[in-house]
Amino acid sequence: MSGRVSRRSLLLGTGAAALTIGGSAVLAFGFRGTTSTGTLLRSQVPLPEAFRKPLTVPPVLKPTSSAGGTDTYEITQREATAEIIDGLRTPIWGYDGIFPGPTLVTRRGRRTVVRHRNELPVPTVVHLHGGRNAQRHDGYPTDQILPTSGGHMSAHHGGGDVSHGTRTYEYDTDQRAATLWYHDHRMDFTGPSVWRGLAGLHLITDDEERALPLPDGDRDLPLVIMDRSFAADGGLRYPSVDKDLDKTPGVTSGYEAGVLGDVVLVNGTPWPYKEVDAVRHRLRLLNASNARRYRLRLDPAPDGVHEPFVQVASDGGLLARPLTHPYLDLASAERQEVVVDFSRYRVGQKVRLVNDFGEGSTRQVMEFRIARKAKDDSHVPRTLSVIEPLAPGRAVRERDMVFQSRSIGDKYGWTINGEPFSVDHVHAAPRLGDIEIWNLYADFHHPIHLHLVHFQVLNRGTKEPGRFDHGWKDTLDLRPAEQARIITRFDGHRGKYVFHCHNLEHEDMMMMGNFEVR
Ligand SMILES: [Cu+2]
Repeated sequence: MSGRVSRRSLLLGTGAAALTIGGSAVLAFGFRGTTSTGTLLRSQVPLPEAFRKPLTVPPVLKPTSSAGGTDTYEITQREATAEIIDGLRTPIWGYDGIFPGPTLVTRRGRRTVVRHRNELPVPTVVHLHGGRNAQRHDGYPTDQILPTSGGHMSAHHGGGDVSHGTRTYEYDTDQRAATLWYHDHRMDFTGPSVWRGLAGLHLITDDEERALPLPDGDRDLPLVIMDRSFAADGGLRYPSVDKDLDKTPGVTSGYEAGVLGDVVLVNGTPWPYKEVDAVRHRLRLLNASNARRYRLRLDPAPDGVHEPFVQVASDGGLLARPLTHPYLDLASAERQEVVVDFSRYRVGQKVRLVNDFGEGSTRQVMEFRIARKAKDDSHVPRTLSVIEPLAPGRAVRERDMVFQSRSIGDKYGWTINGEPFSVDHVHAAPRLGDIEIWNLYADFHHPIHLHLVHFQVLNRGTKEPGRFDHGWKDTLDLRPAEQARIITRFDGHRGKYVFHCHNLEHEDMMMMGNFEVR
């Protein structure tokens, strides 16, 4: 169990030294200042023109059976070809062969059973990000589904609960309405596997959320934002050391800080446009990028409206009350749900969602075209939900978790409290129901994700929680040289779960730890 490190010694002593060492190491391979930690990987094909293809929405998956409170689904993970850029055939790995995968929609209280069949050439693991599920269904990195073609064992299976060809994941869905997502989580190879397409949405609804007069139907729009790069042959370009994604983990020299693409995809289409009625829309934003952070802004802002984004939910579902923002910051794996009132624009107007953290091609995200006036019965109520505040006085212990770069052997790596990931090392072992405070420290940008639990942000350094830290979170956008204090209750299930940096290159290069609820 990690001992308590005084903040003073951490900031002024060993921690500061490590930050400096880490700093020079990462700066050498392209630390990108205040926006994202990572290195740009350029496409080898001419980039497509922006705003030429319409936005598509991933199809909602139908259950193969619904009986006795249980919905059963089947998903085949397979290789496919997508025409992401006109005239180019791009091989992908897709859930049911599509990228992003199909969307699952579950009403709270319905048991969801998803049978995954792995027809890909490598082992896979499915994690439902934001799900509060039993350990054996959470997608522990070594609990792998081997390919149906058989015979393949990853070098890093690490004694996990391995299944052959198929695996059935069971989700009780005893949790609040929220925008979750499922993605690959295989030990050492999550980054390239998600980059090739293994990601999809899983929306949870409940009575409380359905009763709110928020925009609904096709005015409830999921937007999965990812950056990618394309190789000369049309494939997705990624700097894996091992092109077969089989034995040797990691990326080639220069990309250890994170891989940034130069093409921004929304729901799998580069810089799409979307025709919208001049009414309120609910936008469910997910940053499914490996390493890129976004600052999203509407250009132009509606006349006279300084804060056009009305945030109604974050990672863990509804906020207590709506919050207005002039822009939205979104780190890898974070979700925000906002309502935008397009009636404040005139019909015919084009409104761009831009990324102030981007450069060149990555400054644009998508375009809304205000098509027509329409009736709008929706509104955003002053009260959305009730959120139980976790008071610091209720915490039974406090722990420090330091996320930093460090050399591991002769390689650069990423560590937590100086340790690279090991399935056997448990960083924290709370008892079921314990409330704990974790002090998170970062050298560079590290979006910190805890499996199983949602948490609340108590403060960032000496300051109040940030603009986007409200409600229940499962991923925190920790910025360079920053400290944040979070509080959570370890409940729901016993067992060993991971917490990790959701910069997927950092995760694959060992920035992951275990907590075990006992
Ligand atoms: Cu990180």
